[in-house]
Amino acid sequence: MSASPRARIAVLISGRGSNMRALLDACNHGTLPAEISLVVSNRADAEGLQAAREAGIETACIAHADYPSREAFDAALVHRLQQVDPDLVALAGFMRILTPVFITPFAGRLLNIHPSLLPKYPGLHTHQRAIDAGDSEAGSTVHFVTPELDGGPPVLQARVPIRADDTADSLAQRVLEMEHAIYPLAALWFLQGRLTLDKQGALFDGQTIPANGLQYRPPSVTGDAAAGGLG
Ligand code: NHR
Ligand code: GAR
Repeated sequence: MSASPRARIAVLISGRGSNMRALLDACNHGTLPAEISLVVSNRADAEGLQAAREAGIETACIAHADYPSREAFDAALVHRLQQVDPDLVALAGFMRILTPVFITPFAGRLLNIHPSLLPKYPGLHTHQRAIDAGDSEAGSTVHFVTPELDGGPPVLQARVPIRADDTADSLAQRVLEMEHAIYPLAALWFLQGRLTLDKQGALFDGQTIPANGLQYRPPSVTGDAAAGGLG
């Protein structure tokens, strides 16, 4: 019996790439039985692009500024990704709004991690908006990507407290640590076929996922040995 080929993940980034790194680490540790086949950035100077190269991953820079329209940029992205035929496309700090030219060919295999408790605060500057609103908690949400910006169905969400002395940066750091736990977990579930998108929304093991997504419960110091689960 031959081993089944590993699932292929393509990651889209624009910057630091720490979520890409979390996915890569999970692949290397065997907790995510997959390989990152391609990392694409729309910015040549993205730190994550250099990190991916150093890790021996195939990379591409497709600069949005080189294209006359969003659709033309998206078509170039599709063309490049089709060369690796990914099972999953993960947006990880990717900062360009995508049109149906990109989303349609990858519908149902496209995830994003967004730094807010969706459906609260789609779009940009999420941490400052949560602080300004006086919220007591913030977090991050992995969701399926649809043409509506940050409007696709949530699948997995992690919460952190907002502290009185938080700045957008200190809050972003606390949220980011949770992102590094939930994105590899959501990717695992997707590649296992447990997470699916249908007309009704997102499903986990065939059951409708609540509007905020499944709630991640971090492994506790006092609790059982099981790594993070659902609360
Ligand atoms: N595209 C679609 N169609 N649907 C989504 O849900 C998407 C998407 C593209 C990116 C990530 C998202 C986030 O997690 C994402 C989700 C960029 C912007 C934005 O306003 C907003 C949300 C997200 C990503 N981008 C500006 C633009 O004009 C550029 C901003 C910049 O370059 O700094 O594309 O937050
Ligand atoms: C992450 O917090 C991610 O949720 C957010 O940017 C950060 C990227 O960090 N994404 C967006 O704001 C998308 N618009 P990373 O590059 O280190 O993964």
